[in-house]
Amino acid sequence: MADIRILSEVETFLARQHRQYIDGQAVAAMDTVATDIINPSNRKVVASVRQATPAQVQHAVASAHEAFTGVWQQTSAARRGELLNRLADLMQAHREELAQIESLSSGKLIGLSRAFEIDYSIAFLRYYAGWATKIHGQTMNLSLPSSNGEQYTGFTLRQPIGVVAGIVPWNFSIMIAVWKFGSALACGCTAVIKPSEFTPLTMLRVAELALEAGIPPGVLNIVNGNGRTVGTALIAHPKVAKVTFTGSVPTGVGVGVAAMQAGLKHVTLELGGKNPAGFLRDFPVERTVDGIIEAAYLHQGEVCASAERFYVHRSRIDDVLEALHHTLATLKIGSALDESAQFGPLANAAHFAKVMAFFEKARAQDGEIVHGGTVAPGDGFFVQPTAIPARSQADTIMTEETFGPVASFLAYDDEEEMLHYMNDTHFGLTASIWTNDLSKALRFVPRVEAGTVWVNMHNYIDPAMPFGGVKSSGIGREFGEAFIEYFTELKSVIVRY
Ligand code: TXE
Repeated sequence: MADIRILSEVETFLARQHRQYIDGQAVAAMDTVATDIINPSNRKVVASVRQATPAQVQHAVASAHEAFTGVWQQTSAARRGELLNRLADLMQAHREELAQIESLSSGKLIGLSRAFEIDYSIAFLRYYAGWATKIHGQTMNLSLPSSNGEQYTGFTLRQPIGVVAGIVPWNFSIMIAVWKFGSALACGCTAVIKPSEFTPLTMLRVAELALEAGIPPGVLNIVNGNGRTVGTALIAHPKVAKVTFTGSVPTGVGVGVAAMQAGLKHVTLELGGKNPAGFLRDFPVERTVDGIIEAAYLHQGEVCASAERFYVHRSRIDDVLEALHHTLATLKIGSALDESAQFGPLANAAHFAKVMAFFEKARAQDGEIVHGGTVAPGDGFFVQPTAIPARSQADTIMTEETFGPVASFLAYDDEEEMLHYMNDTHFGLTASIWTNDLSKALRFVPRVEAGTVWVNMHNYIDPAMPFGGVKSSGIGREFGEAFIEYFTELKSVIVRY
């Protein structure tokens, strides 16, 4: 099948001069380098975006700070919720337009762009909108002794933290940005978002829709550019009170250090992993293969929650790998805008090179590849979905995150050994256990070292469930009721009377 027809509004949008979005307006930066945005399905330039100047980063934070102490502080919690819901309505109305822009710049299959980037983002916005009116402190019973008949009462206020800098990766450029600015705005904070330099287009459009929804100028600002210059300047700005980052572990560590050095700013880090999936012996081969497809290959594996390490009982592993090879061979690889494609391109040239280098390493060090391990036909950044058996837990393919469609397999003999392998890593974002024996699964769950543990599923997130990592996979939680803690300060008030 051919690519879907591009909407005329998408063509008009792409042809524009793309800039920063500050204080409710597009702001030009004519003197900076323009970065080409490449369509990963055919390597053609779809648009170009100018990098923010240091002065524009200052301007964006100043505008967010002015809105924080002014118009947004005077906006009631109920109204904040209403405005987030209105933005969700507008995203619904512009669903196809946003999904097409996303697929053209990230290589995400159009069906996924519609379902994940837009529909999930809408669900998250509505979830945050609902919380805006439910953020509260507590009253306390104090233990202070009273010597002269005086009394004390104490209570806490939950107050918005201030200007939030949200640094976003290229794999889910709308949804991850929504996690950051939706949380911030619901709590009464304002935001400056720095999208990934590879996928900045959709957030520029979402910011326009936010203004149309009635979110006042300055409450949501977008600055574009690379991490080293624009990201660093944003973190260092004294008026930024909190940094929320999603991306790779090394960059996340650097962001955390920079935020501490810039005045002990609050930090949430949602980083990568080498997530495990453990299949117990009772789980049937066909369902194991379905589970592996769900866990490893969604969005070409470019999902921080995806599994890359798979543990299968020794008695089943040969059958599973053979069946997986047959299933992977049937997947239709194609353009992100071809609705019949089941597997699209990788998101950008740098990532393509990284995954190709990983294939080389796997071939040199580990030998056998059950499926894939090579490029796939096409002009874009296409690779084959890949399955590689490991020789030991220490193999590179079991330790290094690829962030690509690469599943590595190791056989185990008993379940304690499987659990040991699953936890034998410094990462801990997600994990899954697959079995028909739920009582066994529920006994394993507390012993699995990960922020999210799924049973008989993988890669499902819900606005109500807190998300974040343990060990080197991050600090803090996004969404769920827990998000409020990360975007507010608790103030204690004690009154003598
Ligand atoms: O990520 P980075 P990149 C992994 C994946 C991928 C690798 C590199 O393995 O191959 O990371 O991708 C900004 N100060 N993940 O380079 O560097 C950057 O501009 C402030 C995992 O895209 O983590 C972008 O906006 N900001 C992942 C964001 O940080 C900085 C998702 C993420 O960039 C910065 C994506 C700096 N010094 C890639 N340096 C996940 N876990 O979801 C960069 N940035």
